[in-house]
Order: sequence, then structure tokens, then C-alpha cells
Amino acid sequence: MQTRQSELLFSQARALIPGGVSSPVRAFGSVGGTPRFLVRGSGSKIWDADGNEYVDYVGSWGPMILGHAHPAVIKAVQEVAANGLGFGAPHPLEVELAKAVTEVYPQLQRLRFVSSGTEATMSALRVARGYTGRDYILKFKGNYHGHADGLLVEAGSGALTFGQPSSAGVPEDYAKLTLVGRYNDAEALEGVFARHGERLAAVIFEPVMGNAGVIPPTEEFLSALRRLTREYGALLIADEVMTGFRLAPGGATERYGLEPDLVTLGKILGGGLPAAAYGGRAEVMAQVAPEGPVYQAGTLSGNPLAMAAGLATLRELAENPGIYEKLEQTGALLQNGLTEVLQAAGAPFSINRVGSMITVFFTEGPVTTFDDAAKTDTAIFKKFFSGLLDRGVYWPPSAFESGFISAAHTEEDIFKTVEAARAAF
Ligand code: KE4
Repeated sequence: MQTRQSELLFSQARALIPGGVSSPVRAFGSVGGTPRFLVRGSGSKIWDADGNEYVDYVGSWGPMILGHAHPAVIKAVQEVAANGLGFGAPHPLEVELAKAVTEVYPQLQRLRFVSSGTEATMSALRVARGYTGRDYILKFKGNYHGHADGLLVEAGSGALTFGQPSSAGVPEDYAKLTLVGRYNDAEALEGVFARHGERLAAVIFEPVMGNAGVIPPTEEFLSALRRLTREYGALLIADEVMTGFRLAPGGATERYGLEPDLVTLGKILGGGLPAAAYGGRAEVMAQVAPEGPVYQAGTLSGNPLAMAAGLATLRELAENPGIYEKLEQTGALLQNGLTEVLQAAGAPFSINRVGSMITVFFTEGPVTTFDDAAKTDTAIFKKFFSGLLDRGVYWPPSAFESGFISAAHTEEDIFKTVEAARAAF
């Protein structure tokens, strides 16, 4: 496989853009080699600047649940674009998309559109602080909620520590208001609330962890989260930027019967264009300007093209509910195929999958916590990733990410993926 165009483009990009990329994970830092400059997608396939074709398991990091360039989505965007790209004024499509969201997320009595998941989580936390009058928040190690300062913190060891900046440029004073707990550790959560519950504005969590690789929640953890937040008056924020509309029409909230006070959404919500949202109980969202005292704004919020792409995507999902069963079946086919190959190869591995979100950990399972995930052998992952890439399969370029299956993935795609893995080992 020749990648001369990507190599040339990457060298040019690095002269102008830090790391040559617009988001760090795209630089292939943990897997090596030249990141592919992708120029076209259709269905489950993508093509790079050298014309190489791949079966795609990144899907723009989640948005492409229907597959790339779905005709209904493209048509919707083209029609709206012909009338102008944005006005900085309310647009009918904002109302249409808000209605479509609340049809599958009835918990979202009110919602606000923003342009990225980072904006959604940052804003939801500000609303929670405004609503409760409290300053501290709790997140979980391994959960990623975007790059707002107060969320770029990681825990030290132990069940709970005060946040330490995990990025340069985040002042200690910001980080210290973020407590960092252990995902799926209900017992530790009791302790956190016993000590800090009265000053917690909110707990924010990934209902299914995707940002350390896929780690499903335990029922015990989910019920402790809801019980303790209610008991201590903290808001429960389900960050569904990745899981929303993917794990069920109403995301993880529907799949697990969650009762969050606020939900953040993104990725699929924009159908691949920049749209995200936060929303929840009406009396909480009444805090948001211009109705309430919590300020949040955005030039491109509710952009008509992003609204059109998101609306077309949600309508396609609503009109074809069988998509979720198809995603489950395709996911199971992929998981079983990779299991058979990796067992034969004798590599230590554990595959976590929830619906169309899948991660291959190269460590003995089970992987139920971040600490388990951290044991994955990144050298074996690099061999897995490169072996697939060289054979036309584009897996997420990090051991700590979720792979995404789309409704466009076929049995043939799965067969090609499994055979590429077999050849890689
Ligand atoms: P964005 O600001 O990247 O739109 O969303 C941030 C975010 C918030 N919450 C969750 C649960 C997320 O997964 C994300 C972003 N996900 C990553 C993939 N792990 C985006 C890919 C990237 O950073 O380039």
C-alpha cells in the first residue's frame, strides 16, 4: 500500500498545524506510521489521498451511524446550503431537531444546541453549578468529556483524589474543584458522597465508557449514582455525546433506563456536522440565558446545515428502527470473528462490546475498570492496528478508543476485517 500523498500532506500539515492534525488522536502517535489523509467516504468505506480503500471503524469518531455520505443526509444538507449557510438567528430546523431529540429523549424537557461535545459538557456543568450554587464536580478516571479546563484533570491512584491537571495550561485552582472517582466502583462512590456530597454540584459520567476503550457500567454503579446524587442534591449528568442515539434510539439513557437531570449529546446529533446539545429538566434549564442567569452563547449554535444533517440522520433512524438490531448482529459477528482469530493466535485479549461500540483490549479480561483497561498491551495493539490498516481496515488509532460499526457495514466487511486480523497475527 503506497501512501506518498498522505506522507507529503502530513509533512506540509506539520509545518502549519501542531502535530499536523486538528485533533491529537488523528496523528497516529500511539500506533506510528503516517496518518491517512482521508478524502472520501461512502457507506462503510473510506478512501485516502492515495486512493487506498478501507473499511471504516472510526466513522468520524461516532457520528456516521448510517455510514458515510448517506443520500438522505447529503440531500438535506445540499438543499439547506443552497439557501445560505447561517444567519445567527433562530431557524425553523432548530425547532424540528429539538422535537426529534425529545421524541427519543423525553427526559430533555428543554435543550440548547451548541457546536461540540466540549461545549455541551462545559455548559451543562455551568448550569449545574448555577442551579445548585455549589462549586465541586465529580468525574471518573478514564472518562473523557471534552477539553474544558475543569475536565482535563485526572486522578492519582486511590479511589478518589482531588483533580490534578492532566494538561499544561490548566491552573491548579481550576482542577481542584474537580473530584475524580473510580468508574464502576459503587462502594467508593458511597465514601465520596459521605465526604463531599454536600458540596457537589454535579456528577458527570459516560453511561458506557468509550474513552478508555469500551467499558459497560455495572447496574450497581448506575443505581448508586442516581441514589446518591438524589440524596445529596447533586445533579446527575449523563454524557451521551458518544452513546447518544447509538446504543438505542434514546441512547444509553433508554438502554439502561437512566434518569439523568441533564444529558449532553453530540456526534450523531449533527450527522457529521458540528452540532451538540445539553438539556434536561425544565426547572434546571430555566437557568440558561436569556431566561436565567447562567450565560452560554455561540455564533454557530443551531447552524442550519448541522441541524439539517442531524435531523436527516435522526429521521432515518426513527424510520428504520431495525437498524439497531442490525448493528447488534453486525457487532456480534465482528466480536465472534475476532475472538476466534485472537484465540487461535494465543494473544491475551478481551473484547468489550455494547451494541455497535467495540474495543479489543490486549490483556486478560475481564476489563471492567479503567485500571483493567490500562493493562492492555499497546505493542500488541499496534500490531493489530497496523496489520488491519495495511490490509484495508481502518481501526481507531488508539488502544483506548471505541470502534464504531455503522448500519452500512456488511458481512463482507466483517469477513474482510476478521481475515485481516488473522493475517496480522
Ligand atoms: P467534542 O468536543 O470532541 O465534540 O466532544 C467531546 C466529547 C465529550 N464527551 C464524550 C463522551 C466524548 O467521547 C467526546 C469526544 N470523543 C472523542 C473520541 N474519544 C473525539 C475524538 C477526538 O478527540 O478527536
